[in-house]
Amino acid sequence: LGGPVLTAQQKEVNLSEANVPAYTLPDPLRMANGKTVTTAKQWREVQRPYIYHLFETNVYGRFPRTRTQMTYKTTHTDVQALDGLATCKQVTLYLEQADTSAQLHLLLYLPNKARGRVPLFLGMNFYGNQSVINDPSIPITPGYTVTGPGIVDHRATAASRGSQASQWPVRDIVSRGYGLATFFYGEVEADKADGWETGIRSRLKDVLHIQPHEWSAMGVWAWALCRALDYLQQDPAVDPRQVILIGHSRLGKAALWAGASDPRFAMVISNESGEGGAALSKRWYGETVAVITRVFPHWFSPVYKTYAHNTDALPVDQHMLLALIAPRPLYVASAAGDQWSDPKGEFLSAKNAEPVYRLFGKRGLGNAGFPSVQRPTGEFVRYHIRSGKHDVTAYDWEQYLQFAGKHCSLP
Ligand code: GTR
Repeated sequence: LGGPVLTAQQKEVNLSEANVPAYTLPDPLRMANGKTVTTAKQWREVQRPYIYHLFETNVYGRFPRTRTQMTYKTTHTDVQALDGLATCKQVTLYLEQADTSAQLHLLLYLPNKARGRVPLFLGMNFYGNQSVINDPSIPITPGYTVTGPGIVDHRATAASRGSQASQWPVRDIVSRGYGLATFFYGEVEADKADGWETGIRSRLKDVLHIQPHEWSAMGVWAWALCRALDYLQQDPAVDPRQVILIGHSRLGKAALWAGASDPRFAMVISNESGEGGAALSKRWYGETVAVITRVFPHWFSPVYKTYAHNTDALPVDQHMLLALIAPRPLYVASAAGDQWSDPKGEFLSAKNAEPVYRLFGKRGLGNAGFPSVQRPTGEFVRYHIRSGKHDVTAYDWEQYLQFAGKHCSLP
């Protein structure tokens, strides 16, 4: 009887495929009344709002819909950036007139040779805008940052300049005709358990009509992406209907929640977003609900933690989050050396979003099996697993640029 006695912590993690217990995924097309969705109209009007609400209630918390009074100020323009390839702009977004300290600093690169408004990739960065590219005109973020290269005691130093450049191939993106916009996620909420106390969740609670505990850090980061989109929609260099969200890891989770929350985003790219992102929660492999809600309690609604050891009771799983992106193009990417993110769980999640894409006559992963490394597969939902570790690489970007090339149009 028996088997090994596992400690509570060991029970929270599983990295053996043979030890994945059986699980059942909810059917995204099954409505609250037991009937099955058969049309895109039913999905849009009944089922989509219902599933979105389940994610608000159980996973990410409520997404505030009250509009703030935003203003924008361009603080820096360089029309000869990247040897003349691009115009670099730095824009401060004042998220609410009544509190000028609620700010976002957007860093933009726009291709100079464009003949009109360009499609643009929008993504948050981990360590401040100065880490994206080594350019002394970019101020070093003064905010709290998680541990990383050039970060000392949670503050970015000059040594962090350009430290993330390999994850942001700005030159390639611009040369292919796309714009890029990025900002530091920690500006709206420091990524730590008590970050909400000084972040937007406290600061704008009266303006947004929401109490801090009603949403989550993931919610605020997603909300900030939507505010960046508000700005981008009125920037004459950007095509407002072709803003592509991209996010890596925890920022991939936020990108997916933003894409689900705001249909103005044209496309979403999840790079190794893992647990609480693209990976299935009911599949007990890699990081689990138990681990993530213990280590990062602030990322999700407090309700999510109540499922830590009872994922069977969760009324949703992450394939339904991906389905909320439909019919927009969606890219889910994994890395073989990143089992913590559960590549197979990410693939199965993308695959199980298929019935919703089908309602719109769009083909996702079809009946593809789990692919081998460096073999991207799928149409409107595309997936790859590459060799290597948890990261964003040139290989990943090449796939995203090709995917964008299929689904966007350059001016
Ligand atoms: C890990 C976390 C993952 C992932 C990752 C990251 O510590 O367990 O869910 O988000 O951080 O963001 O790099």
